[in-house]
Amino acid sequence: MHPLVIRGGLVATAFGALRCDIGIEGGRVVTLAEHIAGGDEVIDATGLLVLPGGVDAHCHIEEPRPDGGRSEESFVSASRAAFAGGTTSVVSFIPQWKGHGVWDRFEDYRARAATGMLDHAFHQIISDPTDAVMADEVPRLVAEGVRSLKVFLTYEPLHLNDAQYIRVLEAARKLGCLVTVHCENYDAIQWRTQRLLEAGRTGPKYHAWSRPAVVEREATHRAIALAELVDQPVEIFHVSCAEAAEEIARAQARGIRVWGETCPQYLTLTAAHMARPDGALFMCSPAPRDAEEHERLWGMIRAGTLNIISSDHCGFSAAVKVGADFSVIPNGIPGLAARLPLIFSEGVARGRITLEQFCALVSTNPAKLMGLYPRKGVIAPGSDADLVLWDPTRRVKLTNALMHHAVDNTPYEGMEVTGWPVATLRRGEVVMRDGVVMAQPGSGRYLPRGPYDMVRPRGITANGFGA
Ligand code: DUC
Ligand code: ZN
Ligand code: ZN
Repeated sequence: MHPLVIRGGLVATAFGALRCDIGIEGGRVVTLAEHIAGGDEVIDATGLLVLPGGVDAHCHIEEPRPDGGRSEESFVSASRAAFAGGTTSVVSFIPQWKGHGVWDRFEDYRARAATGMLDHAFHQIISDPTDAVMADEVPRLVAEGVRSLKVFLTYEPLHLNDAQYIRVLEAARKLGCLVTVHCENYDAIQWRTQRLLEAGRTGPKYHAWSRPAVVEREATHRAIALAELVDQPVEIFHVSCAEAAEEIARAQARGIRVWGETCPQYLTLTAAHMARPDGALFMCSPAPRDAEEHERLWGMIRAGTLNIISSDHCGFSAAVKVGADFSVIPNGIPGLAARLPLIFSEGVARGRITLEQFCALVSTNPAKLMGLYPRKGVIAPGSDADLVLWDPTRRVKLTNALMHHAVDNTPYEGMEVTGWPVATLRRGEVVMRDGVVMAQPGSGRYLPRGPYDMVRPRGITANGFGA
């Protein structure tokens, strides 16, 4: 007899959908069968889809800031938002400030993450790749299960120059880490910004003008070319335009190990949103483009060039998103709760992608690329019972209250979606039902990551020169 049975749903995975029952024991899926009799507790999923819990591999949560502050979103509020939207695992960021190491922040950040309810892993941001950091401290983090290094090619005060980026690639290759990259050209943005401000063009809409697609395309090309030089697998974060995605496609066609992520904001928002009186609430980097770009990106998703959809959740209350000019307004929008509903609605309900592709993009592929698969990202015997009971026909108008996050705004306010999570289970426990989140703070688990195949170098370097 199973302690818990999910009965009568259409179980969807990246490999296809199956009408079956799910038997759960000890927080894991133990049985998938046409009919499972009994069950101490039974959840009726008739008429619903049962999806693998969302894996959001790019979230800024309780992240320390250089000014001594911290993201408004705590691990507790982020957990509520995630469960409300059908996400059960996240990968968030530990920053490094120039002149500082990385080890001293790890224990503190890990303790903060442990206060929440989400299962969680970490990316380590590298902004100062000194010998001591790369040779002594990063290996200690890897031993603790941190397997991805995030670098910024733009952003004061985090950005790296090419020499520093190469150092990170080289260290990651030795240590068996993924490198994830924010691709925009720092100097180009600085130049554009200065000229715009000199011309008195200061409003949020000029954020988009300061960083057009070519700035992203150039940095994407460079990030991949240098990764190819070092023979280090990389993920290109938050691809906002087809011309950057085409750089990824070309490299993938040559066999380079590069993956592409995009986010709901680049499939639903446009630069015109930033021209509104509340335009600052739509400011993120890269900047949202236009409706034609949305269609091009969906094409790159269908083609398999863009393999992962994350939220890049980075919420700020409206009062924080003000500034003398666009260059000082903090970048980032909240999207943890809205990710699955928006992608299901714009993708599956509108016929742009299949249900299988949806599962792959929001759960299976991020779990694989982060080294969390098959514990996460799939509904299969032995996997954690992270499940979402999903009503594919329910129509919902998005509001900030439905997002359950800490900040007072969502850029998706008023948008209508088709498809909505009815219940979320994390390791077999119902943590959200009908919009009510009921998980116990402190119940989230750290997901240490060991070596995994997706970040294995190809063993091919330019001119055969070994790295
Ligand atoms: N862009 C990022 O790269 N990080 C956080 C927020 C944003 O808009
Ligand atoms: Zn970024
Ligand atoms: Zn980010």
